[in-house]
Amino acid sequence: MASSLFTSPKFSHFPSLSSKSSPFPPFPPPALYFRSPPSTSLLKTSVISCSLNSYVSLGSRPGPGPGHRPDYIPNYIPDPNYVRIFDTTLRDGEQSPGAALTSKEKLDVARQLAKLGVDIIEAGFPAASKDDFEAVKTIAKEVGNAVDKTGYVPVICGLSRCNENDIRSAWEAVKYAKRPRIHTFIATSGIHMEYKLKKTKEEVLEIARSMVRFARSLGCDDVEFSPEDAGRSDKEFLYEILGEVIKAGATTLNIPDTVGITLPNEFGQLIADIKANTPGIEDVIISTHCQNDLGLATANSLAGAAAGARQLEVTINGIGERAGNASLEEALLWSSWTQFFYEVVTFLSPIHPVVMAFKCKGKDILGGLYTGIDTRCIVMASKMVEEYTGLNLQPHKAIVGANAFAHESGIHQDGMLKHKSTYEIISPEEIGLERSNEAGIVLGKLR
Ligand SMILES: [Mn+2]
Repeated sequence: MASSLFTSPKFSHFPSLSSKSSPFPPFPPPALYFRSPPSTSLLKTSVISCSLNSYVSLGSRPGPGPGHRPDYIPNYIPDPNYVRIFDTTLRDGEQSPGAALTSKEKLDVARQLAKLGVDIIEAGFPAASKDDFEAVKTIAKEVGNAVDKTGYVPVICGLSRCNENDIRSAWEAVKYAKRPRIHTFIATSGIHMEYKLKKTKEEVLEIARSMVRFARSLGCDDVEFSPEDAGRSDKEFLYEILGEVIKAGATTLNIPDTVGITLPNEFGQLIADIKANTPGIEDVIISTHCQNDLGLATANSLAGAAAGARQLEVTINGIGERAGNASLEEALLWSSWTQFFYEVVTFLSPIHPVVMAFKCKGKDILGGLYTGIDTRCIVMASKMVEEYTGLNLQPHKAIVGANAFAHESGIHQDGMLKHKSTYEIISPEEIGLERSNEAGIVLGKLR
């Protein structure tokens, strides 16, 4: 079957998944993907170890540019080309149907996210339940204080609605971290304000302003604000409410396309317009949070970065509400594909590439944008989240799918044997896979 293409990175401490009930049927049916059984001797790859010991420290190289992680200041990034990666696998991702994780699993995932080097871990929604509160608190205490030798430690963030109880609960959970953040949100679209909140624009604006101020008053100097459903909100109202929360002390403004309705040029224009028209915007970080309902979450996130966003919210494997979120792996590889090829591939394979996009195209197409992610830890993180959540990947998932490095047609295999760059834009080693066959390629089918 497709997964036999790789030596699956099994974690010895992983619990058996047989106890997990996935709402999805086993996927993929192997027979659909291989007309003849692959020869395992030629197909095996294995996972390169992903540990802090093998990690090439990102903070050890002086000066700006790839390989350097700028100092963490909530509302400012010393290098204008650095893009923060905010991982919400444990919050938005855990909201996926059937994806509930135990506290132990959440802590494991958080540790793996720190190995990846994500800048911010959204660890949960502390007011949602006592378990969620305790999980966020444990992650804040343990992962949020594990400073590595380069000085890196992830920010630990808790989500809260715009009310005092939620915000206090988020703070009580994250305050143990070295770098705690409160993320608070309220809907700003006409549809949400009228039917869900039953509040006027003026009321919503006052709640947002006072609750950001309240979060700051607790002693938290890192406050993120999200106008929920920004993708369908009136732009003039967005400029106004964002300007007000900046004055109230917000340090990151996250722009969610909550229902995944925007197209890349539209979402990029929204970020550009917010950047051009919001008073005080130069003193804060603009963030994106793109849902994948039209399969465009990764493309929209990258369009946002091109327009000035310097934080992207993503999840491992793209899991999340409904069709999921932008996927971490996909965005990171942006740094070496052509824009056209990138957009076509993203459209067809919407789940996994934010990080790899930066790696592939950041230099040439994105004016030098880069992230601090150690891409060699991607496969390990992907497998862990897949096993823990029971949400299996499609085999043709970009970057981390079982077939992502498999070459099927004779023409492609011939090209690969002559020179890998003919059909390989990312080497498997870059994401933590190792080739072990003589030709050094992963073949999808042998004729
Ligand atoms: Mn979301």
